[in-house]
Order: sequence, then C-alpha cells, then structure tokens
Amino acid sequence: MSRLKQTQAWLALTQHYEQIKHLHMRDLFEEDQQRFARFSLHHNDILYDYSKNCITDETVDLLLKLAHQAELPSWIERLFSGDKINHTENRAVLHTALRDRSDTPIVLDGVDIAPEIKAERAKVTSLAEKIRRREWRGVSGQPITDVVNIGIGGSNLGPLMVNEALRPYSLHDLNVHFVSNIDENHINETLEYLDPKTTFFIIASKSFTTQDTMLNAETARQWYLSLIGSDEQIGRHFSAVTSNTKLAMEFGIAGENIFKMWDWVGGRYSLWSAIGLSTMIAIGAEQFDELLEGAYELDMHFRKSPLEQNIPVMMALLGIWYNNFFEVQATAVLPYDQYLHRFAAYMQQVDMESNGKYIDRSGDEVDYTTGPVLFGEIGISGQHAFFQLLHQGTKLVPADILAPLFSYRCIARHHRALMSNVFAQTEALMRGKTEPEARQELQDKGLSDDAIEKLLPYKVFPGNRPTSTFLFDTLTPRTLGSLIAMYEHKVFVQGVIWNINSFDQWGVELGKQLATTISDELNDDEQVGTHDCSTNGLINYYKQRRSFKRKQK
Ligand code: G6Q
Repeated sequence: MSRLKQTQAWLALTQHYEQIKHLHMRDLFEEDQQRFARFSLHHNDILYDYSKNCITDETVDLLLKLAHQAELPSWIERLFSGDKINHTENRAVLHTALRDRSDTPIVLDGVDIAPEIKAERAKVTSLAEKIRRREWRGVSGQPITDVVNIGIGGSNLGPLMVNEALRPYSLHDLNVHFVSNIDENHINETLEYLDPKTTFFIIASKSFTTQDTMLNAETARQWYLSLIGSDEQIGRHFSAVTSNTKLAMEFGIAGENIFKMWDWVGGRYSLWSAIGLSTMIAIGAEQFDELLEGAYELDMHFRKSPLEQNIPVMMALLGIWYNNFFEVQATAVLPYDQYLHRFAAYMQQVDMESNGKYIDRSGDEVDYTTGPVLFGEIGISGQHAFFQLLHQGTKLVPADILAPLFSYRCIARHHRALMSNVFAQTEALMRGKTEPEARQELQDKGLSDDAIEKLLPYKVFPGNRPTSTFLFDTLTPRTLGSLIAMYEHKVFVQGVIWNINSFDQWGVELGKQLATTISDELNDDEQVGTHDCSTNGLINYYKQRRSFKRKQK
C-alpha cells in the first residue's frame, strides 16, 4: 500500500467519510447559521464560498492534517524558490517568477533570472506597443490591423482564454485571431478575409517542432508569399515565441522578432511569458501588468497564508475529499460570465494535463485516483444542457461557480437575472427538493392524486450536490490574474498530496511522436500492415478512398 494511504490523516479521513456520508447539507445549514461565515474566504475582491460542500469542521481539520503530512508548506517554498521539482525533466517550475513584483533575486542554478525576465518583457512590450500605436508598419507602409497567433495547447489555450476574457480592455480596431487546429479549415477560414499587408503572425511554440503549429506557420508563410509576390519585408509580418531560437531563425524569422521561452515554464503555465504577446497587443502593456499583478498578489496569498485561510489549498483539499473519499470522477467549472467562455477549456488543460498521472514521484503506480475529469461551460448554457445530470444524475459532480457582481455595461435587468440563476442553482443543488415539497408543488398545480403519485418520483431532487462559489466585483485583468493563479496553485497542491509530478506531460509527447510516424506512412498509396488490424484497416480505408477520389477528378 502507498505511503499516502497509510498516513494517519488518510486513515482518519476514510473513517470520517463513513461517519458523514449520510449527512445532508440541508441539515448542516439548518443546524449552523454561521456556516457561510466559517466556510468562506476572501482575497481582494474575490469571495470564495465553500460552505455548500459536504464537510464539517472535522473534515476540514483532517484535510489540513493531510496537507501537513504531505509537507505542503515546504513544497510551496520549493516551488517558489526554483527547486527542480519537475524531476522527470530535471527542471524548475517558475511561472511565478514571470509575475514576481518583489525585486528580490530569483536564483536558478546560481544565476538571478529576474533581470532576464525583465529584459524579455521590455522587448515584448516594445513590439506590442508599436503595433498598438500603429507605428509598426508592414510591407506597404500600412499599420497592422490583424494579429494571428499560431500555436496549440499551452501556446494557444491560455492567451486565447485571456484575450476573450479581457475583450472590454482590448483595442477595437485591432483583431487578434488564434489558429491551432492542423485541420486546414482553421487557418483557411482565418486568413480568408485578411490582408497580408496588414497582418502580423506570432508563431507560438516552445519547441518549434510541433507538427500542427509548424504546418500552420508554413501555410501562413506561403499565403503571405503568394499574395505579396516575394518575401520582401516578411520580417515585418512574422514573429516567434520559442525556446528554440535556432529553428525559428531557420524558418526565416528575424532575430529581433524572436521572443524567449524558458524551459522552467511549462506550456500550460506560459500565458504570463512572451506567449502572452497577443494579449499584450490586445490590451496593452499597462493592463498586462495588472494581470501579472493580480497573479502575484495571489501568489503571495498562497505563499504566506496559513493553510486553513489559503484559498488554493482549500480548493485542492475539497477536490481530494471528493476524488479520493467520495470516489467522484468528475468536476465542473461553470463561469456565469460570458467573457469567461474559454475558461473551462483552459482549466481543463491546466488540471488534466498536470494531474492526469498514474505514476508517483518514486516511479511507482499509485493505488488511489488522481486528477478528475474536468469539464465546463458557461453556467447559463450548462443549465439548459447538462445540469440535469448535476441535479438528478447518478454521479456526483462537484462544481465551481464563478460570477461577477457587476457587469461592464449597465443593463441591470440582465445582470440581475444572471445572478438570480447563480444563487438559485447553488441553493437548489445543495437543498434539492424533498418529496413533500414536490407533492405540494404538484397539488398547487391542481393535479389529480393519481397523476401526482405517478409524477412524484421524477420531481424529487436529492440535493446534497456540492458547489463552491467565487464572486468578484468585475472581471478586471487583475482579478483574472488572481483567478488563474488560484487554479494553478490548486492543481499544484493536489499534485503534492497525490505525490505526482504535475509539471511533465508525457502523454502529450506521445501524441506528437505517434502522429509524426503515421504521417510518413500517409505519403503514398501503399497499403500498410505495421499496426494492429483496426489501425491498418482505418489507414488503408483512408488511402483507398483518397486514391479513388483522386482518380475521379
Ligand atoms: C503544455 C503542453 C502542451 C504544449 C503544446 C504545444 O503544457 O506541453 O500543451 O503547450 O503541445 O507545444 P509547443 O509550444 O512546443 O508547440
């Protein structure tokens, strides 16, 4: 049995689960009017209410003990101080250094990396501001109207989510597009209405070898060359963000337009780096700074607060409580803010790529479950789709609800309606609807006794479905920075307790490797026989159909 499962805290939690699994939150709330006050935390304008979870004071105590037994405080220090905690890649994990505002040296391998981070930021800022101020001119002397970020995974999801979230802060006469899919329709649809003379590309790829990105970058270059007629001034239209300067230069990007990524920043944690160039172009350096500031403030909260007052720690512990003791498989992230419509997709990567691991830090297979399936959608849309399962399904899905208290624009009736859904849903998920309540409702509608008996079972809601609610004033860059950092650290804490490395991604690497091999096999019409019969069958069917179509033309 793993060490984790033998810790006192784990054993105590296992026992405690048996004692409280039949408690209903409705009763816990009725018994304790202070529950909200006790089980909620604040950070700046963010209120985190975790009172609608299946917990008691004892649960929290035991979960905190579990965190201490995992030596969480010392792991937090190891993270911030640049210890090489990504042991399978022998790398430090220092995305927090990218938003550090403290002016204290951040030493890695004996070198203070803070000056280099600052210098790179200055370079990015200079380019972004020139484009924003229309000083950066393209091949025909016209300013840039469209920026296209070509990248995938960590080089796409973060900046895309942030750009969408901060639309109200963006320039309106400068469009930022994101191309990630290797499916040609993505780049074709994007380029169709653009003018190469006023388009600026960012090739965002840490490795500069990812097939999807490199193919799209090549197609973008061909598009430019075919419409401009030569490679004249191509340097005015292409930039790269990468740790592979050599390959970027070979691609033809001018040295001054290549921005650095460091190996101590994982792709999914990279939006704070030059990968955020598209964001900086959209919202400007000042607002980008606010984003960093928000994340830094949260970093300080995470680093300095006692565990019981620490929001990411409490988020992580609740996740572990459900994951490992209730044996819950999934969790939902549900923003009630249209601008956060890519938030769940981004968090899906941060969480699932980080903690979707079955081997622990000692190289052994774990005997407990790790990262959950994370999914999500704009809350209101989810209500009209999958909330049915949240309310009455056979699976327990704890959910995070995020909502702004104030809207950017002032159509009060919209915002009031939005917020009433937030409150109503969390209450309904917690309380449910009892049989007497459901019966009363049907009687009030004037249904016959017979009809009521038939319908009643379907109208009962068990409740006791956990939600955690995050309320914040308005989605400013600063608040967004804090929210993202909150989730990053939650994932880290869970990784520490599960004793896994949250910062490698061998599963992603495998995909890259496999696709490259098969891609070579698709170059001709020869039948293949090197795979299992299903894969051979699929490949050969594709080849046959392709050759048939070709002959038809
Ligand atoms: C992120 C992952 C992965 C990566 C993409 C793109 O943490 O490593 O999502 O970001 O595969 O990789 P490149 O940036 O190297 O193209």
